[in-house]
Amino acid sequence: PGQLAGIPGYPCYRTVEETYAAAQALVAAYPSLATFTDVGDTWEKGETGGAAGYDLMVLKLTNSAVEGDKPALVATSAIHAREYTTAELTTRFAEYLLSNYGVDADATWLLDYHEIHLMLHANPDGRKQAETGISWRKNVNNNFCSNSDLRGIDLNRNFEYLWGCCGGSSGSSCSETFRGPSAASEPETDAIQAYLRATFPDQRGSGINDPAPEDATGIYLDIHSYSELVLWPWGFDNILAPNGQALQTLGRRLAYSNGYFPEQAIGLYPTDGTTDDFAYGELGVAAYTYELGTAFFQSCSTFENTVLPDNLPSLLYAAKTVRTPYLTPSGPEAVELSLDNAGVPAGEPVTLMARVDDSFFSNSNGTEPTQDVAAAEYYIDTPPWAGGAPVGMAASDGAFDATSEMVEAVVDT
Ligand code: 0X9
Ligand code: ZN
Repeated sequence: PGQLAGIPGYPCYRTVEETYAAAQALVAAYPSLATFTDVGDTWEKGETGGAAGYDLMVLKLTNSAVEGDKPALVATSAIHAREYTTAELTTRFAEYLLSNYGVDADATWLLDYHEIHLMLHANPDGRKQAETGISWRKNVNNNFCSNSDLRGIDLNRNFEYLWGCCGGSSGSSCSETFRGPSAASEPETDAIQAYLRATFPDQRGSGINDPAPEDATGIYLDIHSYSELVLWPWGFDNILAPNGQALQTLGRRLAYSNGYFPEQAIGLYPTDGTTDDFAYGELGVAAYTYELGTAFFQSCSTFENTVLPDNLPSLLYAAKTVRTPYLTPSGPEAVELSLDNAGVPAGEPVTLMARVDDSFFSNSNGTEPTQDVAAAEYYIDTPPWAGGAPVGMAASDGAFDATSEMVEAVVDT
């Protein structure tokens, strides 16, 4: 009673219309940092000639005043309609980054030198059903299991990489994991595949054993719920992906920041035609599935107090590492940055301190090796790969000989 916005009984989760309006409001408030672009139609929109259904929209965040090729993070959420927390998390992530631009150094650097592409609603037709309280998962394609609440195709079994290969999907139209009549048969799948192909270079050969190069760029995240997991390819078989070791390293770091359990996707159950196997298999992009929280219709108190605070740092970490996701996560993190004087007149020296630590991995599923820190550098505003000048820092105890080192440098202001 009295609830004016959000999903009935779950006021913290914006509806499809409210999410799209929020994205448009962000573009209006931050015109140089955000765009909101139509990248395709839902099944219902195509079927009704535009009378019903939705556009599939991508909220892209980057500072358009900074030019040059920028590495990209692409995330999709709510591809499964009933997974309420997922779209709200990615929407809050966008709001966090934009409201902290020019305020927080990480948010500023992320938007200046990276692109963050968020398809907040990857299955808005289905989501409208789920917003009425129905436990809806698939899209609403009425040609299969017609006129029933079990109609439609599981979009996370419809992607074309090894579609239907391995017993990880169903051929029965009323099944919750129905793979559809053919690979990428659904307009939602087609739009996401086209967007990924347009955004990321193809960095992997067509052979099952071809690795992407160590310095491959880009991360794709597909945000689902629930089970508190961080998953990476493959899901179709328990063979190690050619970049499996590096996928595991980043997966363990992402899981360190949200406290979730990291594992290869098949560890949950076999799947084929999924988003992540497509993004990695087809393009070589580091691809992950998050399973947020502990329920599809997660209570708002759990979302606000647990799911959101656990996962914002994890998404931020993913964004920071998109330039070289198979390399950066093996190295240490710089944390606890501080200055010995928060405000000095220009020209006076100030000492910058930090802790550089190589131990930020979830070791709940195997133990990630760590190394001694070998060096530390700082730079101001412009990263070295964009022309900035790195400056060396000293180990505070005199020697770089441990996995965690305090480091410092006198900064010329
Ligand atoms: O079954 C799914 O699609 C995912 N679980 S959910 O409850 N959100 O439906 C898990 C998929 C795991 N496999 C891959 N990510 N490949
Ligand atoms: Zn899901």
